[in-house]
Amino acid sequence: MNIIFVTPASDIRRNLLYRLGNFIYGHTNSVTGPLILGKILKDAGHQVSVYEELYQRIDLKKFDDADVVGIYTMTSNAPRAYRIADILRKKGKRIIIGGIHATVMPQEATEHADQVVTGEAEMIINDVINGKIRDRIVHAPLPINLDEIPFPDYSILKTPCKTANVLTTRGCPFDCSFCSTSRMFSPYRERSVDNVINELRYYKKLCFKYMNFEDDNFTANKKRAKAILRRMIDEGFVFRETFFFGRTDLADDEELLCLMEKANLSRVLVGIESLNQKSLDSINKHQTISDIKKCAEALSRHKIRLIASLVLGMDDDNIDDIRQSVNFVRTIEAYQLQPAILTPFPGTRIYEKYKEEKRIINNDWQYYDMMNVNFIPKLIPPWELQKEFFKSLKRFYTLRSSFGIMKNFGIESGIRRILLFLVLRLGFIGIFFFAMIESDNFYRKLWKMKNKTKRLVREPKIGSVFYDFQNSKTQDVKSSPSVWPGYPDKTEDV
Ligand code: B12
Ligand code: SF4
Repeated sequence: MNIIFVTPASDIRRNLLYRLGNFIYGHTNSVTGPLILGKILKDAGHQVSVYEELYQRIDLKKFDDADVVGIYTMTSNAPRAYRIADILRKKGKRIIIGGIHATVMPQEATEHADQVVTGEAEMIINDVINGKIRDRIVHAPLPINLDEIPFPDYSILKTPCKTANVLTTRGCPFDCSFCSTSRMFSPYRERSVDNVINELRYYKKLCFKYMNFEDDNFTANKKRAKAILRRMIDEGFVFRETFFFGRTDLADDEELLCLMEKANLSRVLVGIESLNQKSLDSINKHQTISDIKKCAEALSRHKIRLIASLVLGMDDDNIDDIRQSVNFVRTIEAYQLQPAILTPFPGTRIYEKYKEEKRIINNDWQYYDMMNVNFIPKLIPPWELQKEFFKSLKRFYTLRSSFGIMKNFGIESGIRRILLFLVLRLGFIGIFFFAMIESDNFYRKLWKMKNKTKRLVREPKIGSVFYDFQNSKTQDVKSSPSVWPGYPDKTEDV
């Protein structure tokens, strides 16, 4: 059979300015699930290709010869995934949908697919494709021994990809209330060090210059992380640049830091989240302000660039807390700031909580991307939070700081930063412009509800009133439907 997998990109991510920002910000890469499933199907004798819409426009005519189309969904690309599915289904194609969003919203996804697979699909993909399993919703059994899973096959990827993504684990031993991966990939599992090293050897042979550890928390098990790094150094599997996700506790282990430096783990995203200790405690972060400072100093000493991630809109944070956090990130000379608006992804505990408290104000999944406000925060009106997100970027990515980056990290990094500064400014103008001319624009709607939500936040009456985002009016909880019109009810789904 001819099988095509596609990872769609949301409307926001397909606009030219965003693509330009993507190009400046980092190197092209890929979600690994479709590449692994593709490899399993290729080995079973099928012809397989994979497309990533994030980096290249996809011509749907390419799917004319496909017998089956497999679509990966995360929440923000789900509406686009469904649109592609509907178009191709009209042409008679067999559609199978999987991924993290379809896993928690399978009922919703079945409206656009012949079959929906929830969870990690390695064990059953062949049977689903061959028609041995015919259920509309298929719950995939958990792969326990990760070493038995083949490596992602980059030869079937038809869109640009400069970086090999490696996941040495699945899931995370922690359980933050806003996190969706710890639920999707549960329980936490590790691959053997040998198996990881074999994968790196394979990417060296394929001449990949860049390699990322995309584990949710690469240093969760420090002993194992050190064993991987030692072998990378000894056996010559060091790449030009390697990004990874870590926690502030990595600074407690000097040997780990030295190995990271030697193995060229050059950029790390660390969840600083907030400078308000109450907020850190409320999300069970097990981290103090002095841990954050210690981590920043240690990374700078070992020339590892810090990408500081902040969560904006937590219940105990007000505008001043956010500003303080951004200023702090500037003082520790982080390489990048990644502000993320708290997002109630379906399937998470905060989604359930906010839904019960009637605090969710938007049902269009494409805005569930950590850059847009979809709920009423406790201490900040939604529009103010949205503005604060833009302001944080503006305050951090200044022209002056670009020259600082050039001085500390070289000309290439400096030029990238200046271009990013320009693209961000253009982006802000674009957002303002479209909000002025489009009546159903997301930001315009947020702005229009600002006075009502200001009152809600001040009084606070969250839970007694909810805002009907689609019709731009507030309603009493008593007269409001338990679920918004067109808003999928998760209780039916999971
Ligand atoms: C690599 C990665 C990226 C890369 C590449 C993504 C791309 N090209 O779109 C980059 C950095 C560009 C990226 C961008 C974004 N990402 Co991202 N990303 C990841 C990451 C770290 C790894 C993905 C991966 O390889 N997973 C491991 C493999 C084994 O799992 P998998 O791909 O899900 O595949 C399994 C199943 O899902 C299933 N499956 C997958 N596809 C299919 C298809 C079919 C037909 C079937 C049957 C089954 C199936 O079987 C697979 C094998 O077990 C995940 C975190 C994670 N742990 O998954 C976040 C993650 C998916 N990203 C996330 C987000 C929010 C984003 C952004 C919105 C961030 C932003 N603000 O810009 C953007 C959106 C991009 C877009 N396409 O629109 C969230 C999604 C949350 C959610 N519930 O929606 C995640 C979960 C991170 C997180 N902790 O919250 N991302
Ligand atoms: S530490 Fe990170 S990956 Fe782990 S549960 Fe918390 S947010 Fe999710």
